Amino acid sequence: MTRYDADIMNTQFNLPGILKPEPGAGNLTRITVTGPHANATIYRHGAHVALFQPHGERPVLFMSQQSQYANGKPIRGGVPVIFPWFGPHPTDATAPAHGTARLTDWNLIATAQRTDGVVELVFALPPFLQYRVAIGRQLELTLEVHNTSQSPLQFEEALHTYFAVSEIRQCTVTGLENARYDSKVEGVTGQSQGTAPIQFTAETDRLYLNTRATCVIHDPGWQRRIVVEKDGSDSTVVWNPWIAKAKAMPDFGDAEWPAMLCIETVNARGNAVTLAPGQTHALRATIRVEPA
Ligand code: TA6
Repeated sequence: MTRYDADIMNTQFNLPGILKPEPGAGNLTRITVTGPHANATIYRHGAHVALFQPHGERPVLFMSQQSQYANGKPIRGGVPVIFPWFGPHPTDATAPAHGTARLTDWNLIATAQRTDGVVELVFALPPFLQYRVAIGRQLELTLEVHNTSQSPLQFEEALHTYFAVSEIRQCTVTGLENARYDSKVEGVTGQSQGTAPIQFTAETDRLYLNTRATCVIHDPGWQRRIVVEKDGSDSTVVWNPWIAKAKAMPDFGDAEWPAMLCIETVNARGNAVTLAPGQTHALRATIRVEPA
């Protein structure tokens, strides 16, 4: 734990009875929120939301029991913040997948409770990033990129959200009807989703481009729907690793794949963002649970 961590433990960031920074897994600093609407946990490492649980609901986010909690390593599950590239680096094979933002500690710069009870935290990762986490009955995540440089800034970005589901093979996803996707698994591009909801019968790894649609995960096993609204995002990724890919990930349990589904709020490939000097871009995901 660094001096900075020790400092934020005892500063104005504490909201007595509501929000408390404390040592978490791997001795990484974890901010625990016990709000009037929901409980949540956010790590400084990657500004990583690891728990979101509205009162009376099951946890909304999936976390792997095998996740690592270490500097320089991604946390597996929750909401990894992806920046400034999505997937493998376009030219440098030695660079970490999904960029660097999720591998490093962010600064907690503000905490507050709104009059409606929503608890807000703001994290910063200089020189470009600010991230607001608002915890109410719904979870609102806003990633702001500020081009503080003197030249254009081009980047990809994502809120790579892992959702907890009862059994992936019973779940469907609506909202992406007629959208077009590139599939890593089938190696196709520009494939139309058609009018049917997405069903899951094998590894699924699809980048839907040019879509601002709200997605809904229908989970009959837990009799709930998870609604994922978005702003400032033109791409959506749908991912479940299935059996072989699950086995191949050291920080993901072999038997965990039926319990999760990623619906990711993205700007990638043809939807990458370019900011002029001084410009700002906001990417937002708003997540809520409804009865099925
Ligand atoms: O968003 C889907 C994806 O790009 C998959 O291809 C898979 O690689 C997943 O992200 C997880 O990537 P990670 O680097 O976190 O193991």
